[in-house]
Amino acid sequence: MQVDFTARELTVKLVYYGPALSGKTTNLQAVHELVSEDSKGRLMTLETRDDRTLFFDLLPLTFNSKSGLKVRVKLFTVPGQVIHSATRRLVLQGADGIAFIADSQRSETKANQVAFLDMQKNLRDNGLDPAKTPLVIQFNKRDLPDIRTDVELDALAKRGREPVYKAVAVRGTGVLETLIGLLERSWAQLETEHGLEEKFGLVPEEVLAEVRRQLGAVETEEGPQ
Ligand SMILES: Nc1nc2c(ncn2[C@@H]2O[C@H](COP(=O)(O)OP(=O)(O)OP(=O)(O)O)[C@@H](O)[C@H]2O)c(=O)[nH]1
Ligand SMILES: [Mg+2]
Repeated sequence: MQVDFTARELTVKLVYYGPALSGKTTNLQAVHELVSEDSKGRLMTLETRDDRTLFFDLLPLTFNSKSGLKVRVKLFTVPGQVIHSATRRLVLQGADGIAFIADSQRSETKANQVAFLDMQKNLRDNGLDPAKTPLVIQFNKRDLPDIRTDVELDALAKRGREPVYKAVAVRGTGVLETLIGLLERSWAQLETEHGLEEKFGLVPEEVLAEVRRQLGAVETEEGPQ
């Protein structure tokens, strides 16, 4: 998190992490499509000709708050290909929260695990504690055949501490839910660490309600799995 007193801005950094081709860039593209004009900046992507992220993608979002402070949320993706490990570590620096985008296909189970361990190592190498870093998990590509079943994912979600979301990022399904869940977790941690309510008058519930409103998310009873 960074605070710029002159510009009256607070910036939060969220990183989409995961194995190659799991749909990290697609998540950012879907957020960019779904979010209203006044909340979003330009989506910057740097890809090779075959759509593989070379360095990172960045989508800046801006939210107003009652306190008058602007809340800027920068969404980053890492490049999933194994060779880009050093870049992933760099992008993770100073992350306030992570959305781990897993690929639901059975054939990708091992790749998910490898990427998860890689993420934990890169966090530690950056001096961040994996146990304290806000994390949500998204199982993407729910539209494909040979995927891990809902029952399996629900069992997995029960065993773990992190909320698990199901998504079809190419259709935009589950994308905003994942982002909002990530923001809720990350904000809770920032509040604990920095006391944003006391320092800046940023009341967590108010900030998150404004975020949900600006993201056009309809309040539903359905939470994460
Ligand atoms: N069927 C299906 N395809 C998807 C879904 N989400 C993403 N894809 C496709 O999967 C491929 C990879 O998506 P990307 O978003 O580029 O994956 P990435 O995680 O950014 O990959 P790297 O940048 O290499 O790490 C693309 O062809 C997407 O269209 C989904 O929900 N369903
Ligand atoms: Mg990508």
